[in-house]
Amino acid sequence: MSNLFQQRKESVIAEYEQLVALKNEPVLPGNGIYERYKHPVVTAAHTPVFWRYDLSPETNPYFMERFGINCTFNSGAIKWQGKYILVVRVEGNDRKSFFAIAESPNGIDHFRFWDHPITLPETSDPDTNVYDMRLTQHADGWIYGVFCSERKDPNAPAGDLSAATAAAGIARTKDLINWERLPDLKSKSQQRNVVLHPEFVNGNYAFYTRPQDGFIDTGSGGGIGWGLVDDITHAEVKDEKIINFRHYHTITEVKNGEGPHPIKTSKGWLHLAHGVRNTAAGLRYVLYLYMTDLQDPATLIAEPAGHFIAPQGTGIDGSERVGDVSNVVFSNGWIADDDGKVYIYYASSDTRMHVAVSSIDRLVDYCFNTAPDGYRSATSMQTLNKLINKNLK
Ligand code: M1P
Repeated sequence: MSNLFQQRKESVIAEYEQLVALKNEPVLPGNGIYERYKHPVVTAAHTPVFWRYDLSPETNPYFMERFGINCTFNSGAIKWQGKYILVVRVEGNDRKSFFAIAESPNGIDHFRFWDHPITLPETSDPDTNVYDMRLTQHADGWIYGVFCSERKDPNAPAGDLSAATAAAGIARTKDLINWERLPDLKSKSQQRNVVLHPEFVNGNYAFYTRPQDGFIDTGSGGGIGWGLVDDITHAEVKDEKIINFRHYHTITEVKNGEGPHPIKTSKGWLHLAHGVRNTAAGLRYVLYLYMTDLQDPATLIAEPAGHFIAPQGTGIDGSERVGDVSNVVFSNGWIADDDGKVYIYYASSDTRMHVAVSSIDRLVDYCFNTAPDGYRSATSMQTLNKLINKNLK
């Protein structure tokens, strides 16, 4: 065995162990709504060394990477057997995403990947790429993973190698290891950011949808939709209605999409979503919250104006704003713990995973006590003056 092989192997393993052992800490005082944590919780460097390297000196004498991991982002989340579980979107250097589970004892640090990524069965029409799984522990006893299944557009003109179609793939499991693939959700349009509601609604499964005109363009889609499905094994949304609309000159002007499934609270369903607007520097993705009625999850009851989490310019581990797709925060996973804490897992710039921690009480307070958007500068100024006058009285 060469010195080079041994030295490189030791230093790569030491670097990995140091990273996964890193203790995280809240960044205080924060904004009072949530506490961001200092270090990303999962990065490409958190993937096991034995995924990236051939550990044999005979076949890898230079101890080179044999399977490069580009990034780890947009993760579904669930508390499972006392552990905080992320179903991470892992993207290889070859641009293909797959799902893999990273587990932490406390939700904020020490995330380690399980030895093998998830083996996700394909349908008769194989996916080119799969990503952004939303996990739902459903009242029917299964854990569902709903994700985007991307395929080359069969109607693309010759020579167009980027036209694609997006559909909602559905898989389910009882142990997070063995997954059963169900047919993709059928609906009138392409879909991304589809999420399964955790309870039956009038005996039906209920989906949050995001109707879109094309692979990227949500155009006439209007916003976050809602539709009922009677048979999850042949899921078809026939009637879709928009429950959370996009608006001109807001954070959702170009697009929006449901994050993880909403959390049930005594005051209503608490939703986390992303909103997208356009800028001279390209699209900007931020997160926002809204609430719907407890009896009727399709009825909006509160929506604070503006963003809840936006990509931060600076941080101890670099900028959230910079990455593979810069100026993006995206979330498809959060965990409401038994003690009322909420772990909000979000990715920055399609590159790495972070956590922010809050509580159900604080998030509900935020939703009901932050003014809604008045859609004009003058209304924003009225909101601010009301607060100033109250404080200075
Ligand atoms: O690159 C930003 C995000 O773009 C897409 O989200 P949306 O469908 O709302 O535009 C997704 O591909 C998502 O994975 C990605 O983070």
